[in-house]
Amino acid sequence: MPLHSVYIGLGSNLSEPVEQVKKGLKLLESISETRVVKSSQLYASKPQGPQDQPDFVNAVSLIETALTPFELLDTLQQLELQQGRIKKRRWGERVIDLDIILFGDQVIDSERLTIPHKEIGNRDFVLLPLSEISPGLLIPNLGSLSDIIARLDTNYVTPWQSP
Ligand code: ROI
Repeated sequence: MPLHSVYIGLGSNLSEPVEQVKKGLKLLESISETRVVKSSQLYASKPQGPQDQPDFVNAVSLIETALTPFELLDTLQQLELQQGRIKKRRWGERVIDLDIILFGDQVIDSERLTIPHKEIGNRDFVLLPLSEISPGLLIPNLGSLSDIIARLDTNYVTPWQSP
């Protein structure tokens, strides 16, 4: 079974987001045929999308998995449900998001799954945690992570600090 290096983005802005992201990080450890290699610290970020919602807590993990992209997608969606995610409005508030950001160097463009993640090029809340754990990363179709970050015109992401 080949092992793939996969980056997962975690995000929450409901029901104690810090606890939700920590719980999400724990649940990643429970995925079969998978190990968590490393995770970023937690970050606070301004919402992208509608502004009438709370700030987010975000993090990124690097995992190694023998699962296929769609097996992993199914598993992450089950974990989101297990963690109490209810679909509200598009680009709105959520208890937990577990997104596949990169799956090795694979490019996938299907109805259910787009890899690299469609929005990665302008998501500061993914790019900054990603650069903490893998600064030299190259992103298929987009180029070097540090160049993408240098081109961001705004940055609304800061390391999370307990109040
Ligand atoms: N905005 C931020 N800052 N963090 C997220 O995780 C996030 N997730 C989303 C939308 C609503 C698009 N905005 C976000 O799904």
